[in-house]
Amino acid sequence: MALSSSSLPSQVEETLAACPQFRILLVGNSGVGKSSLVSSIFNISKEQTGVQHGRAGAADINREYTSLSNPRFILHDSQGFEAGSAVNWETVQAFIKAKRKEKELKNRLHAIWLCLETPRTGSRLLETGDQNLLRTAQELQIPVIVVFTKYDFLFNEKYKELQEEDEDKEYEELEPVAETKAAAALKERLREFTDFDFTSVSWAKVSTGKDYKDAKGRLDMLHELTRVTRKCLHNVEADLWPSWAAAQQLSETEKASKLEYWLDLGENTVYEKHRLIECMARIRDDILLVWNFNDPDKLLVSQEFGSKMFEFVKEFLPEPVTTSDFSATSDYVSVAAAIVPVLGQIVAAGSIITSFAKAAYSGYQKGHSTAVCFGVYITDFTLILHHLFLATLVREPPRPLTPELVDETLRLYQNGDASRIHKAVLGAIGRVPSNPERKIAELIKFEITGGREWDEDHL
Ligand SMILES: Nc1nc2c(ncn2[C@@H]2O[C@H](COP(=O)(O)OP(=O)(O)OP(=O)(O)O)[C@@H](O)[C@H]2O)c(=O)[nH]1
Ligand SMILES: [Mg+2]
Repeated sequence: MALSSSSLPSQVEETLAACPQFRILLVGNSGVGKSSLVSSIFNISKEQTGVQHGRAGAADINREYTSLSNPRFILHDSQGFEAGSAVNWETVQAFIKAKRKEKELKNRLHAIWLCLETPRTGSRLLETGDQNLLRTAQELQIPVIVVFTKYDFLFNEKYKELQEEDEDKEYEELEPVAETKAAAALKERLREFTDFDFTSVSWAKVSTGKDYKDAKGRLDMLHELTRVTRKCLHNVEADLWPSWAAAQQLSETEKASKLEYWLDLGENTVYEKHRLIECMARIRDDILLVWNFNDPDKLLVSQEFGSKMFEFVKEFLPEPVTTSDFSATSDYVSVAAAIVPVLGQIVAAGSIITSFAKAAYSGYQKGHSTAVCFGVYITDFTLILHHLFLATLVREPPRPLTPELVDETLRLYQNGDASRIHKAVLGAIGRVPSNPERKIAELIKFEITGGREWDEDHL
């Protein structure tokens, strides 16, 4: 079954189009991991960002890293500072000053990520280039976020220390202790440092090494970097800050195409069902729009994928009713609205609601069955996308979606989580729906984080 949302306006699209741009420059010593971070954020291969092993990379500071349909978030990678040479620093300085003169806000530099290798025993913290940068940024009043890279090295150091103390202990037992010790060691090191007051600057730690944490864990680190950066950019419309998930995906905006089919349906007695399906399609398209998958073959808007998704909710479809006496405020409608912030995606809260309101209420009785149907659909859809996203994230080099990956993800979901999730949705919504959007949002959040704490700021 092909789903078309064409006649329902997307508020997300408007929001995306109106989003301001955020331009960030990555600077730091050669080899600290700037280009690797760019690769990790945009899910592109290390060759594409010029990561070099054991020698200086070659970054063009003027190159804009962005995603095709998400041009809001722009990174500039710079060539790292090298001891004894001021050339790269001069390039960085000239770039910062040139951006400063730009008339249009979108062309200016909004923040700098100063990448420093996470300090370990005996290592240095700030080199000359870093100090020059901090001074210049302060003079020009550009926010600096310190990004401690290669955090996995500090973790490994602490892990080895623990292992030496007790060789019999398993990885699972030592890992959380090593995590705590590494975090404490970093904080301690920053406190001790006298040349610069790290309490006055925002910082986050990252690791792009594939051996440290799983894809989800690494993504969490990027979320933290987002949160810290957003806080610094309070004045630059931080509410519209794009998420990493959105920035990482590259694809053209996908539009469902079977308009004629649905226009025909609109004329006949299945109209009510049409409205429901159309509404589901709009939810799908808007969610896809903010996820921005690298899906050149349009697998996620294909008839085949639509049919499979529809199979999940078929048993929950409400019976159409004839009355049109519906309230203008919808419970289920806000389910959809709540999902987007839960995913940490873009979207100013509420903008999505309007487009769903009319659709959801034009043919269906406000009540239990519709709430369940929308709840199941949104939860399934979101979790499947989440699994797909993680699957694309761990692939090296990153590749676009393939039919095999999509099929496998759907199959795993169907055989694994689906019935448990459906029961959970029914349980969350309860007999008399009250705030179903909040409960569904909680459910999705729980599933995505595995029940771990999730700082609301990440959302
Ligand atoms: N273990 C580990 N290695 C990393 C990490 N990030 C980068 N590396 C490695 O460090 C080396 C240098 O990484 P780059 O990303 O090229 O460093 P850069 O800051 O861009 O360096 P320049 O381009 O010379 O300024 C490469 O071998 C990376 O694979 C990390 O988080 N963990
Ligand atoms: Mg580089």
